Amino acid sequence: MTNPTRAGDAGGQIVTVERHIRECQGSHPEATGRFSQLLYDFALAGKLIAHALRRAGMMDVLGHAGNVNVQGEEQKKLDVYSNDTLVEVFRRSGRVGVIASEEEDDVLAIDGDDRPYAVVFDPLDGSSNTEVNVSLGTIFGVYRRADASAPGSRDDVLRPGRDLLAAGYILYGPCTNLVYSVGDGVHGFTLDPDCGEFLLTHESIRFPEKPKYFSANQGGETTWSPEVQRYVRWLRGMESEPASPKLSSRYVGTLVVDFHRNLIDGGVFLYPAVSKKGAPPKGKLRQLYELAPLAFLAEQAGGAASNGVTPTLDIEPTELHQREAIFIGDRGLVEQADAFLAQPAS
Ligand code: P6P
Repeated sequence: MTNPTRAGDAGGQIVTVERHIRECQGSHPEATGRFSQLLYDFALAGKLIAHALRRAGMMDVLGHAGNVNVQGEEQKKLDVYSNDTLVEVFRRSGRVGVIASEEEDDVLAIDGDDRPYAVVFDPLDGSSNTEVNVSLGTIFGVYRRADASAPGSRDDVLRPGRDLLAAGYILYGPCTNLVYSVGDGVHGFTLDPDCGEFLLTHESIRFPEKPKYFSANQGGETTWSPEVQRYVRWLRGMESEPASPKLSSRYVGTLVVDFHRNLIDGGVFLYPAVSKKGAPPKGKLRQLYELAPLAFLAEQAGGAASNGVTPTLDIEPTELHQREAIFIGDRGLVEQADAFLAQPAS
């Protein structure tokens, strides 16, 4: 269990995300101030989105935007607002040559002869929860482009998550958390709305030794493979071999929230391949801007992530909006998922 580093305690240091990024930069001489500024830009966008979400019920930003996105999902006004905010912040950053967003059909290439980074993001994860005041999130990842002066293209982001320079998420809940990693562990900040700063509250987060929860939409259980059904029975203590962890179930329906709870309290999230209307089984969640960034964080925190066969960070995406199955969180529980899926259920 990671004891929160309480920001501002008497004698406690007050570390802003900017100061922390600079300190991390110190141990990464190759990380320039431009890279640190890029992570600060995500913090800025997160503050703006958090501000809008706090007022969503009182402004005309709830409900549907009246169009269907590339995912085939009806866009919510808050999806559009969050996406526009992030795109605008990074279009002006002077450091980003390519943007890939869940809400954009294709990558957005940004002109300029020295734009070393590509960013991927899900601007508002969990938007099926926007009308019911349930916590939401933003998920992001950063790649270094092979050629900072070349025109931006899909090649800048159709890469394995193992290539990520940084990843993180912003969780819009009772408080607003920013959690990120640049490959030196996972660190959490909490937004102090009075001073508008993200302050360090969870340094070097690690998955707890003993997991507590599993997170799955069991409404889809009948469409899971027999092997996945057996794995979840095992998680619940209904299969005796190997010794079952007998976990409790927690499922919010916002990936970032379920991931964060399992990171802090210990557990595993799964969204297995499901077959709908007789179609071949496939995952729901998106590899590029949901699963790869969270898998980067999971491994940095001592956990793991896979699609049941391949480690999520080793998947080489061929499509921008590629969907994959996911088992992510406690390393032992993810390894058991792979083992159950490798052994045909009798
Ligand atoms: P289901 C939200 O729409 C989302 O993309 C993730 O945040 C979440 O984990 C998943 O879909 C929930 O899907 O099918 O359980 O509603």
